[in-house]
Amino acid sequence: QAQTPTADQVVAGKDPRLLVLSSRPVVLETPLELLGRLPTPKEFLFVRSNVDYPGGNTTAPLPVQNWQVRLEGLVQTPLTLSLEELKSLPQVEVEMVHQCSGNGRSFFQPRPSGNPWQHGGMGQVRWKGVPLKLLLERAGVRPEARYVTGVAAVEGDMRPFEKSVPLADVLETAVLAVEMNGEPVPAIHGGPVRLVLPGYFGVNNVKWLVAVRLEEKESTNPFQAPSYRIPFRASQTLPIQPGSTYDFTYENSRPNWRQNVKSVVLAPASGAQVRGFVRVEGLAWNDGLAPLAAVEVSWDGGRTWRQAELEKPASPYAYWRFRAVLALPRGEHTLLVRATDELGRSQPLNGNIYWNPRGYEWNGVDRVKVTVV
Ligand code: MSS
Repeated sequence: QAQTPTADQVVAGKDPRLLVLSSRPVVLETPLELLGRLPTPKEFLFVRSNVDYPGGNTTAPLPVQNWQVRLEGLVQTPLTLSLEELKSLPQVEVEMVHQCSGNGRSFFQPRPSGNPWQHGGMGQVRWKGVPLKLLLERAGVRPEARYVTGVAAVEGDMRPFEKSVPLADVLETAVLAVEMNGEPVPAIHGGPVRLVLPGYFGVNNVKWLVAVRLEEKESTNPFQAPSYRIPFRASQTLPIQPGSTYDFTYENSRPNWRQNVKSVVLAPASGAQVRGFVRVEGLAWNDGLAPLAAVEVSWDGGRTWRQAELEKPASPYAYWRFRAVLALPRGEHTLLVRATDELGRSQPLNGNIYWNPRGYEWNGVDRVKVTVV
């Protein structure tokens, strides 16, 4: 009889309470009860690998020597930097939400194929490393360059993994991270060097980084297209018929780039029985382009909303904690929570309106059932 391995058996150093969505490649989800501790400790942080790094399934550093990162493509002078050189350059730190673009996939109906993430394909981590801008100033950017492509190492039978993001949009924020939460980046999270892009979905944070390439177009790597894309036309995310198929091309879709506005209720747990006041708590965030304006709670299906109290985030790219205390009559209630930012971006009451074949970027209003006794 096959026994399902626990998370600590799949990745050395992970908390056994993490949910194993897949053991090869490794996909681990953080249960809701462990999402509240910030920054997310490495033992709790979710994992999503499309391609496993041989010997990399551990929260310890990757046992490698002579790691190098190349800066190539549309630059005046290509550079090759050793890990030691990267560490000796001026460093910046950024604490940010790190979220899989498939997070929340299991809330879409019908359920799209892919890992059935609930809320825990996310965490908040503090990265430290060299600003990409500093390296680009040294190398010199050619005027045709429009995209930054992160290139992952290929070892053994690994499939090449590359992701491209718009250069102008990430120029001031992209970091070549060598530390996570004050330690060398764990092997499972992409050490020794990882590209991190504050505000962007986790898929763009390329693990085991060996090159940064500037180019005129997005990478032709399959993880850039047809994978990890959303139907998109005429500058708009395109709602499509739930359950339908879609032939993703560079022209009719966009990559999972910036995170959308979202909130998640951490307490009360769904189905909880509550005596007296109902204390609603959770996390809300966006892509850091503007502060959140409000997080609101409704208990009448969205007719009326009460503003929650907000706690300032650790950085523009980090979670805002919210809290509301409600006096509700005895009986069962469904609480709805939605965040809105100062650009007016908010969450749909019905997240399924943005159903898409791969189940990406769920940001529907979170719903929690409670019974006041
Ligand atoms: N990188 C590499 N190299 N490979 C792979 O596979 N994945 C993605 C990113 N990066 C990969 C990479 C994904 S997809 C995600 S989320 C992330 O990562 C995760 O992270 P961690 O550290 O947590 O594991 Mo979805 O969007």
